Amino acid sequence: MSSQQSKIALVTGITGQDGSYLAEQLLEKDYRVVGLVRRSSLPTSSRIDHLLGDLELIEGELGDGGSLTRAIRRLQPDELYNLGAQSHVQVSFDTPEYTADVTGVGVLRLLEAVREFSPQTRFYQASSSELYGKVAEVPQSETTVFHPRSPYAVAKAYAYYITRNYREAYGLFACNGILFNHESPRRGEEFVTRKISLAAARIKHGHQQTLRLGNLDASRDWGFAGDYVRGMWMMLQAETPNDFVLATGETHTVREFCEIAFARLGLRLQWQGVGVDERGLGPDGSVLVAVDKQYFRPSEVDLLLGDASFVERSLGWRPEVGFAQLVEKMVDHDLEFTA
Ligand code: NAP
Ligand code: G4F
Repeated sequence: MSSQQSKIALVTGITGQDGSYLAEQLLEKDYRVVGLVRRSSLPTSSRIDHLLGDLELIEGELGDGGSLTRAIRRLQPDELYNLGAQSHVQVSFDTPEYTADVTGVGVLRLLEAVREFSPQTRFYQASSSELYGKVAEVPQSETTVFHPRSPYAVAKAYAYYITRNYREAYGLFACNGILFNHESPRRGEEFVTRKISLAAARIKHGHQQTLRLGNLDASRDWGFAGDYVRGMWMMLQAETPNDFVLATGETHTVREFCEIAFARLGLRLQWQGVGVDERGLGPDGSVLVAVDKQYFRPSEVDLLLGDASFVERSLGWRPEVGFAQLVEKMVDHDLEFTA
């Protein structure tokens, strides 16, 4: 396909974990990929540096409607993937108003620009399993009632409903992907999986001694980000717009994630309070995992487990990377990354 015939995809959040995998997959499909990036005093492009020759980047900010409108009006994208957000749950308790504006109202700004200037654009909204919060049923599917438990999740609830509303009210092709947690070696370092894989690697190299975590019993349905961005694209190729859950159908605790990560490097774990010496180390040099209240949230989501049977039936999506494989992929990467 020549570049003139290529479909145009506009991606917000392209510098993030999902944005980088999605950009790779869209480029492989011969899309013209344009990423919306916000100004920063230092470069934020480390996840997409290897793609910079093939991508176009334009400046924009989800808190600034004018910048979004100008981008959409000029580009008239075939597909718009809204992955940009203040995406950290704990941070949202400290910055609730900012999170509401960027993660919630930012979506309205995009949809208004699409409605007004590019109504043919197919729109993907990065919705989240955090919507289920204090879960009404197990597993959670497209029909499970929401009970958000953080300012982040409440902002995502607004974003979910405004996306549905613009589909129903104005006939836009707008989809919510309700994605359960997905991780990778490109995951932000402040999320628990990457914090653990990095700590395991640093401890193996002797650069760190202990690991301090919050709620070890929290349980998540963790998949691989590369599988999940494939699902985003599939949603926008469907005949009709809809909302879809992407999940693996397995749930594991933070504790289990640690066990697999440390075992991968031949490190023995010692949980806090059991046989710890005065240096905070376990017997025979085993590695201490300590519980630190600063990582607890004012209201927690205890258990997430997704039912992705609808997307499998309707679009044929299935995850390919399993839980243990995901943990090992992250740890193997970080062992080299921290060497
Ligand atoms: P991420 O790594 O935190 O990336 C977030 C992206 O949003 C970054 O590119 C960031 O840019 C950009 N951004 C933040 N604030 C912005 C603003 N005010 N204006 C414009 N861009 C802004 O997130 P992710 O894990 O890739 O997740 C992608 C999306 O899926 C997010 O909306 C997240 O809430 C949602 N989600 C994620 C998961 C998951 O498990 N990963 C599950 C469900 C839903 P900078 O590089 O400049 O910071
Ligand atoms: O890795 P987390 O910070 O991810 P969380 O809160 O599940 O949110 C992620 O997934 C959502 C999808 O469900 C996305 F919408 C959202 O954008 C983000 O990508 O925490 C996972 C669990 C929590 O229960 C947390 O309390 O791990 C627990 N945890 C225990 N110790 C910790 C820690 N979380 C972090 N970040 N740091 C800790 O030390």
